[in-house]
Amino acid sequence: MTNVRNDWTRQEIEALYNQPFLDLVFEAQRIHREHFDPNTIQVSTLLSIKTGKCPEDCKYCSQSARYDSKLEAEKRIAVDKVIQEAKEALAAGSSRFCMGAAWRNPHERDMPYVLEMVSEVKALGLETCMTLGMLNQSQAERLNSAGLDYYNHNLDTSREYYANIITTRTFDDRLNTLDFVRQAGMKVCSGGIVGLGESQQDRVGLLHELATLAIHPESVPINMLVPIEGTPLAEVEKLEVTEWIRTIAVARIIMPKSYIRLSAGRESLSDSDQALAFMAGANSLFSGEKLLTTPNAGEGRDKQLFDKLGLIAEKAKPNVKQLSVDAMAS
Ligand code: SAM
Ligand code: DTB
Ligand code: SF4
Repeated sequence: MTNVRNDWTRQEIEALYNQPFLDLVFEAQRIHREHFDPNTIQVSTLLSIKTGKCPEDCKYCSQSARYDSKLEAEKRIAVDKVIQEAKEALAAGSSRFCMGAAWRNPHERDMPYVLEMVSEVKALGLETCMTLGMLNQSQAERLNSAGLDYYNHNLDTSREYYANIITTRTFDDRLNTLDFVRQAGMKVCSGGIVGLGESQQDRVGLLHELATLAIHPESVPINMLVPIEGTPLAEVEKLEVTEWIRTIAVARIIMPKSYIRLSAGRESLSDSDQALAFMAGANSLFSGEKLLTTPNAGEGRDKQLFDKLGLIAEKAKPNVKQLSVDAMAS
């Protein structure tokens, strides 16, 4: 059985990344089978609970107020509507419901809204995940007490390339939020994006940062840039799919117990490319017609894919966390 290591060197990761493609995918699949059922995929559904007008300057993002992406901004959506969407996600076979907001960080006045949402979605029997930007310690603790299972906050790219992509928050700000999430007792969902115009060294650097966290993120989304008209990265050269799959395969090898998520960009992949990504150890994805603001593969296409490949969607895990009424009231 492969040991879980947190002391990977960059050189080791680079050597894994650069080996012949088939050797890499074979090794990833071998390790995958030690830790997971190879035919089971964890399925999550995403919902944007507050869309657009974000003050941050992430150069890939449709939701930044700084670029003219033609996205129509929306106010916070009502909790009732969120619950309705969560019920539909459950009925469609999702085990986790991820709620995202275009915030730099949640404002205190938003906390009762998100806490109520967490406990109501959790009460449906779904795992809960949120991505709301940076958190402070107290916000992380309250989200945990309300029953939030996962918090998504990506490192996005290597430390070296980071300032080319985002200038309004630092790489260390992101690590701090991940620390608060972990200390509060939630599971960490953290990964990045490929295809931002970064080098292979940067993809290795991102993987190195993730795999040397004191505890590996339980969930590692590997997004491929979805180019958005009006953003600074709209015209960036498309990355080869094999580079995305290499990134997934290395993530599987160096974080053997984590769920590796074939994330944004999946809509542009053929069924056989997706099969290759599963072969490389991806075992989680977002289903549904939409991600946050861009189109996704859709349940119909996913059902066909699952049937074709004999894949099974993982069942929702039993509700282990206690809901705290105190957290709701504060
Ligand atoms: N505002 C919060 C934040 O940035 O932490 C949460 C939402 S944000 C949209 C979540 C993640 O989605 C980003 O960190 C990025 O990795 C990914 N993402 C956003 N836009 C993308 C795009 N156009 N293509 C691929 N991934 C994207
Ligand atoms: C993640 O890593 N990818 C998801 C989720 N976490 C929140 C978001 C993808 C967003 C893709 C672009 C959009 O739909 O706006
Ligand atoms: Fe805002 Fe998140 Fe988009 Fe950055 S990625 S602009 S923080 S919504």
